[in-house]
Amino acid sequence: MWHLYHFPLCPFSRKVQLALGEKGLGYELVPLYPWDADPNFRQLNPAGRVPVLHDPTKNFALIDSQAICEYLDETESDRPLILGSARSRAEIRRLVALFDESFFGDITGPLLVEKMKKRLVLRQSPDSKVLRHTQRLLHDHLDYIDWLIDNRRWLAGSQLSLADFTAAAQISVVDYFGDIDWKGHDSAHGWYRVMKSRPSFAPLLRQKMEGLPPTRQYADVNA
Ligand SMILES: N[C@@H](CCC(=O)N[C@@H](CS)C(=O)NCC(=O)O)C(=O)O
Repeated sequence: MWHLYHFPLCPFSRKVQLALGEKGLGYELVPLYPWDADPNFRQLNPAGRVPVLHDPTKNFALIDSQAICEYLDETESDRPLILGSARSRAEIRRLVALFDESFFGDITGPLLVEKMKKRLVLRQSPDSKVLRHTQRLLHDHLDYIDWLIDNRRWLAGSQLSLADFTAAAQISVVDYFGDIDWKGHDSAHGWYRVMKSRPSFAPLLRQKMEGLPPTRQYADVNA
């Protein structure tokens, strides 16, 4: 069985969990916090980053969420996540990169520093200026999701794809912190509720970061 090195609020590990779940693949979670230097883990990934998907029986490790998802899609092709014509697949990859890079850089990354690292590791208060700025940027990203869902069935087009799971993985971390004001974003909210209701999402909604409980609406699929 695959071992997934992760920590509960890593959006990239969440994206891999969703891909594994959608493909019906079993996996065991191995928690690994970025601030705990673990020499054994460094042997698997010298960069020290999660997610890492490891097959201990074959001593084979996959690193980087996109490389992992592409590998799973190529080797478990029954339920494709990067699908359709070459043009459709390019659009899926564009949106995956947008959420992995821009959304993470604008919102999830700063929130993880302000609300997780400062609280659990640095024992500092969050910077309210940074939090206000992420709120403004979040509205811009939600506006874009509204636009996509108003014009398409799913984020990248007519079919559910890795773009939806990548975006939902990032948003789930923001939702864990209770930082989403959905007012004025009905389309994005409706789409996220549908994503949250998928069976592959259930394990994510149960995971908790020690010392940092989720807000009440987080695990409620109707919220
Ligand atoms: N592009 C990578 C990003 C992975 C990443 O940034 N992981 C973070 C946790 S969310 C990490 O392990 N950070 C620790 C570090 O950079 O030392 C992916 O998609 O897997």
